[in-house]
Amino acid sequence: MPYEAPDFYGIDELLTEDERMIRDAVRGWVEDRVLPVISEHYLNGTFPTDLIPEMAELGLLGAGIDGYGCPGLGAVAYGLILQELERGDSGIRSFASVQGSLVMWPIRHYGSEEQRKRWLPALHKGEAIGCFGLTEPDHGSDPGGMETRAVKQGDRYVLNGAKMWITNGSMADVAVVWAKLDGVVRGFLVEKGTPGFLQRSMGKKFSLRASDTSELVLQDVAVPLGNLMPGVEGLRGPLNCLTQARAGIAWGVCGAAMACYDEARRYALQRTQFGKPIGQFQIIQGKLVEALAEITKMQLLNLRMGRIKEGGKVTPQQVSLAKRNGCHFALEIARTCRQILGANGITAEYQVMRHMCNLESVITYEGTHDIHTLILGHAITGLDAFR
Ligand code: TGC
Ligand code: FAD
Repeated sequence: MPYEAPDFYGIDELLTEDERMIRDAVRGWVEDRVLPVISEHYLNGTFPTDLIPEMAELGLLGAGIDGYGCPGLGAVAYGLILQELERGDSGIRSFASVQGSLVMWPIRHYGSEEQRKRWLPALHKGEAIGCFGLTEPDHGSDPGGMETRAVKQGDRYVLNGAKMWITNGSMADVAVVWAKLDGVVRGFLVEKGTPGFLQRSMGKKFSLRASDTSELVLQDVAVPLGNLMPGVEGLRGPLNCLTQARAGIAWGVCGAAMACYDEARRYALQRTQFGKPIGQFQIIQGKLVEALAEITKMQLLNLRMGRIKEGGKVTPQQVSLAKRNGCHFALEIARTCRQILGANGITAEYQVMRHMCNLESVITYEGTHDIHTLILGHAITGLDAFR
C-alpha cells in the first residue's frame, strides 16, 4: 500500500503548484532511495553517504539559499523538503539541515565574498560537506559560556578548544567553529586536515544512529585571517543560524510523526485480535485520532510560520514555539504509534521505534524542550528565568 500522507485539513490546497511538485519529488525519492536502506544503516550506525550526490542532484542542499548557484526556495518549499526527508529518517534531515541552515546560511549571511564563492557552490553540489561547532563538553544549553578561544598571531588566528555532539563532524570538509576572540563570539571556517584539527566520530548512540555525530578538537589550529566570517559578532551570530535550523526541525518532525501515524493506521487495519482488526477498538481509534489531531495542528503551525518567514517577519520566539511543540508531539505520536504495533513495533521491520529513538535527540538539540519553554516564558513575561 502506498504511503498516505495525512492531510485532514486540505493543506495541499494552500500550497503553490511548485511547492507541491517539490514536496512530491522528495517524497518519491525518500520512498525509492531512503526507506529501502535506512534500517540497515541505523542498525549498523552508518550514514548513507552514497545518497549525498543524489540529494545534491535534487537540489536539496542549501535549497533555501539564494545566489551562488543555489535555488533560493521559499521557507515553505524548504520546510516541505525537510518534512519529507525526516519522514525517511531524522539523520537524513539533520544532514540537510546542518549543511543548509547551519553552514551555508552563515557563510551566505556572515561570510566574505571570497568565502561565499569558495564554499557555497561546492556545498550545494555536495562536493563539500559542512558542520557547525557550537556545543562544547561543558556548554550545551549555555553556549555563551564557551571556552574555545581564538587568538590573533600575525597573519593567522590560532584556535584552541573542543566541540562535542557535532552532526556531520567527522565527514566535514569545512567546520563553522564558534570561538571567542578578545572575549567576543566569532565564527571561523576550519578546514579538514588543518594541523591540530581532530574530527572524531562518537559511537555508542541509541538515537540518530544513521547520522555522523562527532567531536571536534582544536589544538593550536592556525587558520588564515581570511577564515574569520566578518559579518557578525556576538552570540546572536550562532543563534540566528539556529533560528533557521529550528524552523526546519519543526517541519522535519512533522514528517517523522506523519510516517509513524501512517504506519500505525495501516497496521491497525490489518492486525486482528479478538476476532477484529485492532483498529476497530475504541482505544486504538482514540490513539490514532490524537495523533492525527496533533499532526494537523503541526502542519497548520508550520505553514503559517513558513509564510510569515517568507514575509521576513518571523521572530525567533515564534520559531521556538513551533520547534518545541513539534518535537514534543512528534515524540508522543511516535511512542503511541509504537505501542499500536505491539511487539512488532520494537523491530527494525517497522519505522516507529527508529523515529521514536531519533526524536529523543531532536527534542534535545537546537535547544531542549525546556530551554524553548524559558525562551517563550521570557517573551511573554519579560523575565529571564535562565539564570
Ligand atoms: P542572550 O543574552 O539571550 O542573547 C545573546 C544575544 O543573542 C541574541 N539572541 C538571538 N538572536 C537570534 N536568534 C535567537 N534565537 C536569539 N536569542 C538571543 C540576543 O538578542 C543577544 O543579542 P545582542 O546583540 O544583544 O548581544 O543569550 P543567553 O546567553 O542568555 O542565552 C540564551 C539562550 C539560552 C536562549 C540560548 O543560548 C540558547 O538558545 N541555548 C540553546 C543552545 C542551542 O540551541 N544549541 C544548539 C547547538 S547546534 C545544534 O544543536 C545542531 S543539531 C543539528 C541537527 O543535527 O539537525
Ligand atoms: P545541558 O545544557 O547540560 O542540559 C541538561 C538538562 O538541563 C536539559 O534537560 C536542559 O533542558 C536542562 N537545563 C539546562 N539549563 C537549564 C535552565 N536554565 N533551566 C532549566 N533547565 C535547564 N551541537 C552543535 O553545536 N552542533 C551540532 O551539529 C549538534 N548536533 C547534535 C546532534 C545530536 C545527536 C545531539 C544529541 C546533540 C547535538 N548538538 C549539536 C548538541 C545539542 O545542541 C545539545 O545537546 C543541546 O543544546 C543541549 O545541551 P547539553 O546536551 O549540554 O545539555
